[in-house]
Amino acid sequence: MQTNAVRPPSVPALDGFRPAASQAPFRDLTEAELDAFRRDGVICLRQLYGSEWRYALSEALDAVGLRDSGQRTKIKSGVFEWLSNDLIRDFILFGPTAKPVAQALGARRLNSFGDQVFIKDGLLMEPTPWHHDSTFFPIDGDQVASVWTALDPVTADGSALEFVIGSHLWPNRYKAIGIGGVDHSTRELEALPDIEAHRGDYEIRSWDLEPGDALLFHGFTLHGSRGNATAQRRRAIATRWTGNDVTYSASRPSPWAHGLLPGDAMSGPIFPQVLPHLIEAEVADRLRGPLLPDPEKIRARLAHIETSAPVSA
Ligand SMILES: O=C(O)CCC(=O)C(=O)O
Repeated sequence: MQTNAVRPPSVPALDGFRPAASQAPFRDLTEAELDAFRRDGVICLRQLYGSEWRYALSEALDAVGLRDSGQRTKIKSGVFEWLSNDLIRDFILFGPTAKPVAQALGARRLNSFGDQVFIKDGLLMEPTPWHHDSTFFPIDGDQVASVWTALDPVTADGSALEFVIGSHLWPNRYKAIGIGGVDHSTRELEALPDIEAHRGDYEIRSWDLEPGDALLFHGFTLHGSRGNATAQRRRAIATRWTGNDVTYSASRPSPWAHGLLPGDAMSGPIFPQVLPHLIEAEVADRLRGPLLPDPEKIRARLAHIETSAPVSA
């Protein structure tokens, strides 16, 4: 319904700076890329993001990097930053990411499932445990993907993201063990095999990346990263996406009032549709200002993170 489509706003956070208007949509994925995504569960898209987006993200991530992420991890991290940061909001709603994700998933409709920032300072040797993303999320369905990009050059010894090729096709659903060994699982799940101790048993791949390059991977592709052995900081952001086969499952209370019930299609102000077009009723409030979480629910979540026993992945 074209009448409800929303046009890119100006970007108030950086005066006179309008990345949404300045980058053409990304090219169509090739048949070879679509085959590789289906077979391997991950593809590398070189220069998905132009210089304006890189600049905007760099500003946005530095703001997250100034915050303390808590005692359980030295990795600076934040989730659903787009609800309060206008640069990340515009990156998700108006940026070039959604189109290749919809193509890779074969999705008629694509909704945002937010973002996550991961900053590893130079010589911070803390790994990101092996995991697949979908079991962290209170959702059911297969059309789930993330797009990870770094704002600094990434090399194998600089905490590159590593993937177990083809693991999205395995039937297993593993516990969601996040940074700091915190169990974020939304239901009872099996423990992950010790991939790190048996790396030779798996086909593991990583890519050296330049700023602007991105990795597009399926929600069930196992991945993780080692520590950062370089002196350079590694700032990265992942955006998360769900297709039309995904529904909400109430397996974890959300700090944000999304209004969804179990079995509902993803929709509304927290998980808005991005393709085939934005819906004014879903994004109007966020375009007017930040959407803040319930402080009580945030406190409960942080308490869970600080007090739960670490689980090794
Ligand atoms: O940046 C990292 O170290 C981890 C990223 C990740 O696991 C993700 O985006 O799902």
